Amino acid sequence: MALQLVIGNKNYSSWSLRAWLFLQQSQLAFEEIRISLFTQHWHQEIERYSPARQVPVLVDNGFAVWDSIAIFEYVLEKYPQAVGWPADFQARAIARSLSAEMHAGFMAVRAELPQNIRAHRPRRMESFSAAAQQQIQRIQSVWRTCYRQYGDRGPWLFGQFSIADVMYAPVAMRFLTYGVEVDAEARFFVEAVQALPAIKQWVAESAAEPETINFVDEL
Ligand SMILES: N[C@@H](CCC(=O)N[C@@H](CS)C(=O)NCC(=O)O)C(=O)O
Repeated sequence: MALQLVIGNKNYSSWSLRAWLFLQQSQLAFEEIRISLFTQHWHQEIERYSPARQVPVLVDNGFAVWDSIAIFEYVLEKYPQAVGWPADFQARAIARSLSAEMHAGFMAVRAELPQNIRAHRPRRMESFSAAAQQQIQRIQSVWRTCYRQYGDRGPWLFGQFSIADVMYAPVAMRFLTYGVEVDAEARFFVEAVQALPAIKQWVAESAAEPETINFVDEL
């Protein structure tokens, strides 16, 4: 098998979900190599694939590419039919801006609403820090703005499914876990993500994983 994807726990690893969803939606065959995060053997096992010691890592016939954005770009260059960027020049620029914003930011959301797919822990907005609340609003305003601008082109942020949807899909799943209320114009995105067969598969496989990460489960 040419392509292998090294991922962490499906339940907890949002960057793994992005790369996996991207390959699934691109309809590319790949072998999945799952390494459970934060175990005794984690560093030893991940170092076999990447000196950066993080998942996801894509291995193409022994050639390793790590970090989600680099993985998307590598796959797109090799398989132009893969999930890509919006066709329109300016929509593409916005999609890249939003994807970079996700890749580099939203630290409070990451810290206070860590991915925990199989859990359902509704929280009140006031229980999050001011920074997390502001970031939750920002994310909803991204979805709302996309809906207003591109909603007539299809059910995704830019109409057709693109890398921007891959970048924001795990956030929709976090909002479901923590019961974050999403306003009517932004909700289309959460609903589209939830309805995706690949996401349903990831959710089922997350539920079946035996490992637990206590500091996330105890939140
Ligand atoms: N910038 C990286 C982030 C990757 C990342 O943070 N991966 C986490 C799991 S979701 C990880 O490997 N954590 C283990 C560690 O840092 O030791 C990307 O876009 O792929």
